[in-house]
Amino acid sequence: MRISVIGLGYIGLPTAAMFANRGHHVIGTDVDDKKVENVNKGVFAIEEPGLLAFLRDAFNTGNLRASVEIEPCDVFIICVPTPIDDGNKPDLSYVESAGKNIASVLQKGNLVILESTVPPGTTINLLKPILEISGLTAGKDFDLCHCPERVMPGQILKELTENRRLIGGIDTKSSKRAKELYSTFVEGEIYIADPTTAEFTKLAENTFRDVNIALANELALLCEKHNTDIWKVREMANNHPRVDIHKPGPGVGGHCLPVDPWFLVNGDSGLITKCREINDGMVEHVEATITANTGQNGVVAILGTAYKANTEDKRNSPTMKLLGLLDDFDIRLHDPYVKEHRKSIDEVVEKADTLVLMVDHRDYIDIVPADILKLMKGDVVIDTRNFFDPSEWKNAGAKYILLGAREPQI
Ligand code: SAJ
Repeated sequence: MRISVIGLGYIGLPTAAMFANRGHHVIGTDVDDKKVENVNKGVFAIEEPGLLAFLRDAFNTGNLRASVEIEPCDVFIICVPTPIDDGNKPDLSYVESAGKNIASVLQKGNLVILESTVPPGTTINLLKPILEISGLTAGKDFDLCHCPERVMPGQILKELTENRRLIGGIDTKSSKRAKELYSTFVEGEIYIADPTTAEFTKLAENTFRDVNIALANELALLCEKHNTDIWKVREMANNHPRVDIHKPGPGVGGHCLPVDPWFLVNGDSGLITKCREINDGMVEHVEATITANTGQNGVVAILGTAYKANTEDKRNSPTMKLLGLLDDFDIRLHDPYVKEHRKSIDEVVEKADTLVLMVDHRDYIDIVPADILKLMKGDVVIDTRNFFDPSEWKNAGAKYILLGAREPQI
């Protein structure tokens, strides 16, 4: 089959490669001509383990090429970004423009799939009428589905194949065709809904996680107030068969959890909005902890600039937000995955007053507290992820501060 994948980002490109490696002829399109040029040369910027080799394999099959222009195909898969604007309102302009481009080449018998995360009703109320500008009718002349991507950055390849997949077709025929198509590589169960239910389900999943993290974060702040330790409380509470407290931390980053809940609530003052505010506010709490423990104009060394462990992705990273709040300090940044912050830890911590661990990258397991403290000027160590061993730092002479934990007053 000839498959057009629109948007060659962190979902579109691996998806295109999946189909190419399974023998389909795939044409990826993107507005970024540099990206298109690179794909056509077999040059890929993605650094996730295993993924680069997989993309190169796809390139070597000869089944994958890219273009800035859309071309007639059997199937169109939309994987474009759906960000929010400054007022937290969804920006669906990329979906609209992908829809218009497809409409310009759409033919009878085509299948169109929207994978981008969108507000409920988008497939039916926005995309369908745009596609019908072609003069063709959805359900009669062409098939249409929403099939949300649900893979976790850091394990994209594994999750693309192993995760269950949800298909929301506008009718049975659309869903059936999409199911057959995804069956070429999806090993998990494929289940069917209508488009709006599929859209809502994807948003419900990410909102569930965001709300649960907000609860963990609020409990962490309360633990500090009550001189106890959220990490111990969490461990104990999670022994209960029906309790699963998530991990608190310096905030919720990435391009999914800080964005998708806004597609559901759009400005009301309910629980979901409150939870977004709690998670966004955590970075201010970290800033306050740094300020309270570091002298004026002090040097602050920060470990981790990515939005979460073991990835190079910096989108909405709590560290990048924190930087905007730390004007009064001399900041040094380290991250083993982020190119511009990949340097020696020794160089970053030298003469630092305070060391802040923002991301629990696996590489930081090798840190030896005594060696780091020898290089630092001060002795303050702030762990926002419960990653370090507190006793090792304390024995080496650090003033060790764990987010969400204070010494009990017995
Ligand atoms: N985080 C916490 N505490 C936790 C879990 C995560 O503070 O207990 C933080 C992380 O450090 C990070 C942020 O939340 O800053 C988001 O990370 P994540 O691992 O929770 O999620 P994402 O954004 O990488 O991927 C999510 C996933 N959704 C769910 O697990 C419900 C993924 O399956 C989706 O495909 C993806 O969003 C997406 O594309 O929508």
